[in-house]
Amino acid sequence: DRELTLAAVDLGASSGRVMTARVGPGRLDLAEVHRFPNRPVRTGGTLSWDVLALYAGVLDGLRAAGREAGSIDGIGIDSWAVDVGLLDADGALLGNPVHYRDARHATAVPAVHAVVPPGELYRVNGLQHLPFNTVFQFAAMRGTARFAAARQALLVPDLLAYWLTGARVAEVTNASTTGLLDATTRQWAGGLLDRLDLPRDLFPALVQPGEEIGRLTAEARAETGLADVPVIAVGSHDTASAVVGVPAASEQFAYVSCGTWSLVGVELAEPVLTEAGRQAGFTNELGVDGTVRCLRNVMGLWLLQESLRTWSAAGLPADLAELLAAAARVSAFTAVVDPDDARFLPPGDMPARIAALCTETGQTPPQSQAETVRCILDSLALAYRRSIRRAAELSGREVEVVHLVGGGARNELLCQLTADACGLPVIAGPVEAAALGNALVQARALGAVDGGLAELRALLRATQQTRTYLPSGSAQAWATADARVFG
Ligand code: LFR
Repeated sequence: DRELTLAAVDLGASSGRVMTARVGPGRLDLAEVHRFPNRPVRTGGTLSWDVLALYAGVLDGLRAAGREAGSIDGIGIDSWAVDVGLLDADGALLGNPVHYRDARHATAVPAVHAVVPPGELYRVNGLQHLPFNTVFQFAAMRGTARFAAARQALLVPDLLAYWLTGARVAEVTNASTTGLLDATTRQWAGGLLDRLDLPRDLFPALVQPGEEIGRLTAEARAETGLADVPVIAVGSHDTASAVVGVPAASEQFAYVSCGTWSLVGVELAEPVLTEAGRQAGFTNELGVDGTVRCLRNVMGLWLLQESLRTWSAAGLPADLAELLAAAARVSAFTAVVDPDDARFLPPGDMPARIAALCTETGQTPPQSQAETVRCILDSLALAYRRSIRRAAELSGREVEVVHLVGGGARNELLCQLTADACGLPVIAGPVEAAALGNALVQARALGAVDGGLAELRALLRATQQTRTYLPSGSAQAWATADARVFG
């Protein structure tokens, strides 16, 4: 039995983090060593990720990790999904990866559906229709000089791993978010690629979580001060790592991975590729250890984050803790909206968009900031209720408890409302589920712990703090609101 120190790189939509985890039998300690902003940039009408700044943040973080821990035994990287960097014939990056919230992707949806109708696409890739899925991004890029020069496409964590190691791979959990992977065979969907006229060699060979991607190049060693450390493939889709990081005690659980997005669903052994699943907007993303993440993307805390940004720019109070306290005092269901309305996707004035949707649906719009916050939280809890019930129906999985992980686990009002709305206990935490899942998969690959997801989760339960919220209040009120919003 040996203990290892692992660096977990976890990149979110608004910040990146490098954490170190000390892992061994009975031990799992996580510490944040570096945090840096992730600031998308708009140029020439396109919203892009500043991926070199992110890579610089990763290098700084790895250097800090090595300095604080003495030595590092492994590195794993996870980030948001779907977005790709294109490499030219020399392996150089062709411009910045475009942000999934850029407006261009949606315009390409009809072109893809004209070649592969939505029902057929779903039976192969099993993905919720989101206009930014990589398959649509490629259609939007077609005809650009950048696309013409592209020889390979790397998802963001794979791109960073390439710069660290020189190896080009496609980690499978994140590859499953592109829309170009077959959810049943867990291989690139060659037939789809051909029909969509996407060269097969744009897509590197798949690797599984736990495989070594490569070792730090001389350049990366010089930049970080680290030794010949292996970069291990983890669930490189942050949601895949977060689901590993759910401290579930049995299979009868649903999860809400709650950050900028809320990913709400169940963990299964097989995808649900039914027409009912498609109609309900369910995705079948691939998870660690051959699992399937049958979930829905709910718009998530983005609504709150963008509201705070809007208020702060207007010189209004924007202290989250104070607004949440005020929202807790507002009466429930002053107004409720479908948080997944497409108009909420792009950056912008969320309070105004929410008010407009309330008016359209015959409700009095929130009259204060506190009412707006309450409307957002009630609406999210309602969407979680709806999604968990649908996930259970579609999959036949019984759900006895909801695990809420990620930053949202700090939001007590949201956790309680979720318990109330679902009529189920909510176990909140860990906040850093993605980094923990990332570290655990590395630790197992390098021999510090063993077992399947159940054993990894037992270690989480033994070492991580959680808080339980029991359902309270009127179940009928939520049922009524559900019927009103989702009909
Ligand atoms: C969460 C997440 C979601 C994905 C969205 C966009 O961070 O990875 O799972 O749908 O970001 O990539």
